[in-house]
This record gives sequence, structure tokens and C-alpha cells, in this order.
Amino acid sequence: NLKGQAFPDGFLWGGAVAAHQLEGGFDQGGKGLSTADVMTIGANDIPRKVTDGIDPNEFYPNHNAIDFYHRYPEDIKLFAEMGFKAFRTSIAWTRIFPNGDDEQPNESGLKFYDDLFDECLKYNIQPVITLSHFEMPYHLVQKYGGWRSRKVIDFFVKFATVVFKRYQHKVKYWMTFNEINNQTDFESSHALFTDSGILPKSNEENEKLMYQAAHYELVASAMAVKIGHEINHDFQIGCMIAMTPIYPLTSKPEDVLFAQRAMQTRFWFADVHANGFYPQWLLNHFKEQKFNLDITETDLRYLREGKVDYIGFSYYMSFTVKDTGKLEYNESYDRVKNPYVKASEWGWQVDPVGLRYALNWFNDRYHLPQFIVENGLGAIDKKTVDNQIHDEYRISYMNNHIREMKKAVLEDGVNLIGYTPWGCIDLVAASTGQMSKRYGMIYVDENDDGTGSLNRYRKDSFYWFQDVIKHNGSEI
Ligand code: P53
Repeated sequence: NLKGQAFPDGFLWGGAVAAHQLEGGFDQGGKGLSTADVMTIGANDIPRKVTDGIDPNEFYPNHNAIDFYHRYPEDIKLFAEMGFKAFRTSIAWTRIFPNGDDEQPNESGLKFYDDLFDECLKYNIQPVITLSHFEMPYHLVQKYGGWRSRKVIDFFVKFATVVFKRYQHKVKYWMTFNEINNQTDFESSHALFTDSGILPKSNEENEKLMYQAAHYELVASAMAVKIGHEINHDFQIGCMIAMTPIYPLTSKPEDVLFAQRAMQTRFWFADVHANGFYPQWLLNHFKEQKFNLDITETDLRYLREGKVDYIGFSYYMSFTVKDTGKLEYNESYDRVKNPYVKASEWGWQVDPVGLRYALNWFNDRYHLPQFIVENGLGAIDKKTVDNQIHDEYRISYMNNHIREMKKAVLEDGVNLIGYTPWGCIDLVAASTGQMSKRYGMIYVDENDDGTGSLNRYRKDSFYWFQDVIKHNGSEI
């Protein structure tokens, strides 16, 4: 029983968001069009469309999102009231380099983040910054084909260098690419687009596209880590991995072996980030598939020299697989239902114990500090006539996850920096573009079609989390 025991001093309790999912102001302050700006709204089983530029007959939920661009002082004040020590957001690349290949950065975009970070620091809230969170300049997609192109490495590194220099006294914790390993699901409708700005053509092989793009991103990430450390030795620059442990359905050896290969396939990205080299099974796979990827000796040197300082990861759910008679894991087809866990309304398998498993798995594999930079339950909330939101399902989800995380830290000895649950304020969902798939502890009065007052309300989970932070987790 760990009740009464607190988390280590300085533990970073907070919340997480991403620029395109809450800022809005998509064409303000000189911002360029991003990949997130050309995605329409979808629903649970209706994929979002990606349009070539803006179609006036479509609705793009990210254009105005929850208008954080104008309302951030009010929102950060609410975060401070909850007791946040950290606030994870991303920098919209298109605010800094509207086209991605511009000569000079856009001063008004740089100024926006200066003001935003100052506002956080005013309340002793540390900004935790992702450089690329599911968006890139749309111009880089049109002109260079997104991360298909090696040229994009230079554009990204230039962007990273500019913001590292500019915010070196305001930001200590950074991450390079959000959920870089989501594109493992290379046949899904959007993983390649949101991670890499790639819309595969019919004559292209998605798997090869994915490995090439991921390689360029990993090189860009390593270069950024190296440059970042030169700019400020105190920087902590991490990767960001979507951690979904993959279990074998049974103890049948073939199930277990397949689950292991599935984990290797989904998490080799973290191997490269943290170890600085490719695992041999994957190099063998490239050879066997005759991918002939563009991987140079210089690239490999960068990977060795730009290893990450910590493992940042999201945790929402676990996956399960069973033997398919082959060892190659295909995420789009090979997942099965786990009979021991329940799923959310969006089909995400809720599994708090899997979080403790994940923390131990990462710890054994990399021996690095970890940072849970996303966790949470997407659910439909009801606001009562007197503006209350009784989201006990969310409280119970977070409570159960924090309890497992606490065992990992206090009993298993995992070095965990902090916990920033996802969408601490309601925002536009990444997968569906909906407002109604809510994660927040702060309710935003906005509907899927963008209508609503945009007023903010404290949910029951707001007061609950405020209490968790106040006691540094000792009551859980
Ligand atoms: P939404 C898939 C699986 C796990 C996490 O997701 C994922 C995704 C992609 O949707 O994304 C992360 O909003 C991501 C956030 C996102 C959040 O999880 O689709 O880093 O941008 O909003 C929740 O319910």
C-alpha cells in the first residue's frame, strides 16, 4: 500500500497539448498553412479527408480550434490554479517558417511563443516543448513530398536551431518528433501523413516510404539533439514514442515470439533514438525486402552522436496479437481483442497495468529517465444546466493509471520525470478532428461543427487533479 507516500520532489505534474489542436489562428501572425490545416473533420469510423489546399466547402476544425492563440492567458491561469508544474505544448513550425524553406524566420511567430512561455514562467510552470507534433508546413509536402525528401532534414534542423537559440533560457525539456512510431501502421489512412507529410501514391510501397521517412526524421532528430546540447548544456532533449505494449494472446510460444517481433517493429524507433544505432533484425529486414534505403555513413555517425536524454512517451492503451504463421507484424491487420481489458467508446483498450509494464520495459531496455507526456481518456462529457461536468470515468481512468505509475516509481525504481495528461483542456482530437472526444479537466463549450461560446468550465476532474498535485500524489 503506497498511500501516504509521495512522488519524488520536483516531480513535474502538468498537462499536454499540441499547437494545431488548440491554438487556432491558423492564418494569423504570418503563419503558413500546415498539414493539420488541410484535414477536414471526421468521426469514429469516418476518416478525416486531406484536401489539396483549402476547399471553401469543407470544415477544418484546426483552423480556429479552441482559440488558445488569443485566450492563452486565461487558460494558463487555470493550469496554474490546478497547480501545474509543467505544460507540454508544441511550436507550430509554420508560425516560425511559414513555408518551411524560407530564408528568415517569422518574428511575429517567435514573439508569440516568447509571450506564451513567459506567461507559463510567471506561474513557475515549465514549458515542455515538442518541435514537430503531427504537423509540418504544407508547402514542404507540395514541393518536396514531405519526409520523402532528404532536404527536409535541413529545413527541420534550421527550425530547431532557431527555436533552441531563441528560447534557451525559457525551455529546458524538449522533444523532437511526436509519436514518431505511429507510422508503423503505414497502411492506416493518416499515420504517414500526420507523422511525415506523406500521401502515398498508388505505385509507391507504403512500408518502404515509412522506413525512409523515419530514417530522415531520426537523423534530423539526432542532429537537433547535438546542436541543442551545444546551444545549452542543460537542455534535456527526448524522443516521443506512442507506447502501446503488445501482448501475446496466449502462452503459445509462437504467440509470444510474434508479440516480441511486434514490439520490436513498433519500438525500434526508440532503439535508434536511445542506442544510436539500428537493431540488426531490422537491417536484415531491409535487405530481405530489397528496400535499398538512402542511409549514409554520415547519417549513422549522427545517430551515434545525437542520442536522446530521456524517453518521452504517450500511453493510452495496450494491443494484443496472436500467431499469424509469419513473423512480420502488420499493425493494420494483426491486432486482436484482449479479453481481459475493456475498451473506450472509441475502441481504445484501457489497461492501467500496461503502464507499469511499459515503464519497466523502457527502463530495462534503455536505462534512461522517462517522462509520461500523454495519458488520458477520450470521452463524451455532459455539461449540466448549472455548468458542471461530472466526469468520474475520467477521474477513475487517471487514478488507476497514476496508481500503477506510482508502483513503477516507488517499488520498481523507475526514474520518472513527470506526468502531463493529454488534452488538459478540451481540444480538437487528432484522429477524428472532433471536439466531442474530450480529454480535458477543463471543459470548452464548443461543438464538433465549431459552434459554441468557447467558454471554459472546470470539470470535477479539475478539482480532483488539483488535489493530486497538491499532495504530490501521496493520496493515490
Ligand atoms: P485523439 C493514435 C494512437 C495513440 C495516440 O488521440 C495517438 C494516436 C493518433 O490519434 O495520438 C496521440 O485525439 C497524439 C495526440 C492526440 C492524442 O494521442 O485521436 O499525440 O496529438 O490528440 C489522442 O483521441
